[in-house]
Amino acid sequence: MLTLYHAPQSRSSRIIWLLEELGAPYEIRLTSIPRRDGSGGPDPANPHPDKKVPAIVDNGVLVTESIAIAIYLGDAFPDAGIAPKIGDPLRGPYLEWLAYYAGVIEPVMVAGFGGFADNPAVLATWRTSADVHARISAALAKGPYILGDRFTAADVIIGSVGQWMRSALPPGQVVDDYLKRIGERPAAQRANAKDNG
Ligand SMILES: N[C@@H](CCC(=O)N[C@@H](CS)C(=O)NCC(=O)O)C(=O)O
Repeated sequence: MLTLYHAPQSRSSRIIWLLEELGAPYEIRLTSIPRRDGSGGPDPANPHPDKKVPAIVDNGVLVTESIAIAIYLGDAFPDAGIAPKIGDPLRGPYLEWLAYYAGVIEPVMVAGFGGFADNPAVLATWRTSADVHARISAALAKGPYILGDRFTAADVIIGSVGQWMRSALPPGQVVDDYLKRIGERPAAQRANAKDNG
């Protein structure tokens, strides 16, 4: 059995969505984390080395980091078709978008929250939110999904950040329609219903 350590309305919510897309058998273990309002706190039962979420345990193997989990699960359940396989021309772009999320989209977003987006080191390393938005807009101009015609785990990861904070993604109708399209997926709806455990 696969266990997801999850805290409602957090980065583990998107892993529920992913598991639902994959049709994977799993259980949710609700976990407390420190919240910005001062509530919550670390859960000693959470196996994540930093007591964060998401964390999954699959047959005794712990995997943390949303992107590692997305790649791991997408490959573990290939029949769902949401993770281009090795040899598929979309495999490279798929990994690129997942890595771009963790390596650029999130850091730029956090620099924005923190009010240091114009720090020269941030600009030299990750560029600006406008640059990130330009890449995402260019991708979505070509197709209904980040990789074109095919819905993948990259849409779960990148789409979920826009569902959580709309301004993380480019403004405008194209992205509004994208968020609606992916949010209406039955797996996304089931995941919402399970978010509280
Ligand atoms: N890069 C990590 C970030 C995980 C993360 O920061 N999770 C937050 C919840 S959204 C958390 O668990 N925070 C609790 C804490 O910082 O102690 C990932 O994507 O998995």
